[in-house]
Formats: sequence, C-alpha cells, structure tokens
Amino acid sequence: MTKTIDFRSDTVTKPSEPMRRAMATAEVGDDVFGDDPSVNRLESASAERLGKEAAVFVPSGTMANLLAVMTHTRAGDEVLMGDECHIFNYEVAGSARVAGVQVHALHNHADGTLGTAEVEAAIRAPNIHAPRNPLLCLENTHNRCGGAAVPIAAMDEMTGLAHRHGLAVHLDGARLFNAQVALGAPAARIARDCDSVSFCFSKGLGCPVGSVLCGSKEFVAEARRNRKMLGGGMRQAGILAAAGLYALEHNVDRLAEDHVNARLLAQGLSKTGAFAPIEPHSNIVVADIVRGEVDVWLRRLAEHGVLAVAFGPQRLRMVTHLDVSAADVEEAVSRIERIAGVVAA
Ligand code: TLP
Repeated sequence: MTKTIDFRSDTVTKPSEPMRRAMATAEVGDDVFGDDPSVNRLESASAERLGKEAAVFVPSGTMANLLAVMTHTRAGDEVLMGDECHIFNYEVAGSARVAGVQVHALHNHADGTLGTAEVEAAIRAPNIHAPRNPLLCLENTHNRCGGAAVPIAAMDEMTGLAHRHGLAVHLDGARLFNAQVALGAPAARIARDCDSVSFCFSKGLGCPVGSVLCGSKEFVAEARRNRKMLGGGMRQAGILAAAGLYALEHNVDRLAEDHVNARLLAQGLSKTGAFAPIEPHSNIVVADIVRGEVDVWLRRLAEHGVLAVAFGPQRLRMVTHLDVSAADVEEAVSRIERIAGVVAA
C-alpha cells in the first residue's frame, strides 16, 4: 500500500510513544483552582523561555490570539495587523465578533514585514470621531508569507514604533521556535519587546493540543479571567501540559531537520517545472502553480498519497514536520515528478 505523506500542516503530527508516556504519568490537579502541578510547571517554563513574567495555557493558538486581542483592548477599539496574518485570515473574525474590535489590515510585504511609514500613518491621532489604537499584532514565523522568519531588526523597528505611539504589541508566535532556529536567535530575544506573545505546542513541537500566551503578571491574570469567560478553563489539563513539557525538552532543536526537509521539498517542486516555490526559511513551503489548477493538483497529489492544502487559487502549501523524514520528502518529490510528467510514469 502507498504510504501517505501528509504535508497539510505541522498540526497533523501524532504524539510519540515517549510523549504519550509523559502524558499518561503526568501529575494532575484542577487547573481552574490553580492546582495542576504540570500546568503550573509548563506555564512557568514557557514564561521563562520567552523572558516574560507569566504565561497561561490555552487549548489553541486561535484562543491565545483572541485572548491577547481581548485583553489589550476594549470593544470599539481598532487593532492594526498585516493583511496576510493568521488573525485576519483564519480566526473566523473572532476579534470582531467576540472582542468587538475593528481590524485595520495593512499590507504585508512578501517577507512577512510591515511598512514603517504605513503603520505610522495608520495610527490615529486622538479625536472624538476616531477609534483608539491600543494594539499592533505581528506574526513570526509568518505562515502565509511562506514561513518567513521575520528578522530581529524588523521586530525591533515595529515594537519601537508602536511603543513610541503608546500601542502595545502582540506577537502571534505560533511557530516562534521555528523562527528561533531559522534566525539563530533565542525566542526570548525575538519577542523581547513584545508585550504579549503566544506560541503553539500543537504544531512543529509535536503535541496533540495546546498553546500558551505569555506577558506581564498583570496581563496574564486578566487573560486568565478572559480564558474562563471563553470556556477555556480546563481541569486536569496536566495530561496535555506534560506533552508540552516533553516537547520543550526534546522537540525544539530538531526543528532544524524540518527546515532542511522544507528546502529539499522546495527544490524538488521547482525541478518539476510545474511549481514556483518561495524559498523556505523554515518548515513551510508555499508554491505558486505554474502549470495546472490547484484543485486538480491537490486531487492528483492525494491520489498518489501526498497531501497538501490550497493557499490561494494558484498556490499550495506543504509543511514539513516530525512525522515526515528526509526519505519521505524524497519519495514525495519522486511521486510529484511522475505526476508532473517530468519522469515517465
Ligand atoms: N494555522 C493552521 C491553519 O489555521 C492555517 C495551519 O495549519 O497552519 N497562528 C498561526 C500563525 C497559525 O498558523 C495558526 C494555525 C494559528 C495561529 C492558530 O492555531 P490553532 O490551530 O491552534 O488555533
């Protein structure tokens, strides 16, 4: 039987045996009472890694971002963010519906950055007619920009600008440890001047569930109240936190392998002549389709046991992760070559 090679996302990883053992033997308690030792350990380890005072464990990256927006703003405020960012494109407009804010989406450059002049121009002067701008949201690595690792200088430029104008900065760091590996700089440095930062355990780190939102003690205490309001107060969540603790210890540095595999995959795709991939910085390969339609490609790939997702009418995305090896990538490339007709079937 043909082995399925699943590049749809790094969220598809299944917990390894040792991770499952760590989960099965986790010490637990009722986390809403603050009694779960594993969750408490995960929250302090995460805060420490990110150089922040505190952290709160949440079920998903989407909830972490929504909590950040809710906690930094009041209903009726306006939040600035890039038009390619995850919050704007893939979070079901929760910022508008649940947090009650208006989003002003600014042009994202192909490298995941925002233009300084454009951000500055978007910050409104206080005026009785105007919404307030308490928050700027950034993303690193940048998913829709081909997993771009946004350089530290660009991060510092944005945080400096935001702070000069009195805005807080939230970093959607769903794949922040991929940025750490790609930039060769600690996650805490990348997020140093961000007022809040979230990252996901459920992506490249290989856990079944979970994200954290980190920030000051005061900010996290308020986010914890908001988490309860959203129904995200979990009970013996230490079972899940144990997976996160395992991942922080074992699955961070190995992300470098996923980055190497993504480069291999991108080279293979461009060799077929059917795709023009963006050169990957991390574990995400976004490729424009030069020959054929995205739906046809996805169907033909799936028929040959290679799974990808559409990222636009002429674009697809493939993500490398813990559960695909270099050999799997080579195998996938040879199947793709056959489909593209480069190699005789
Ligand atoms: N992204 C998913 C899809 O929603 C696109 C994926 O497969 O990449 N921030 C960023 C940058 C993300 O890429 C994601 C997930 C999230 C936040 C949300 O995380 P979850 O899925 O845990 O809510």
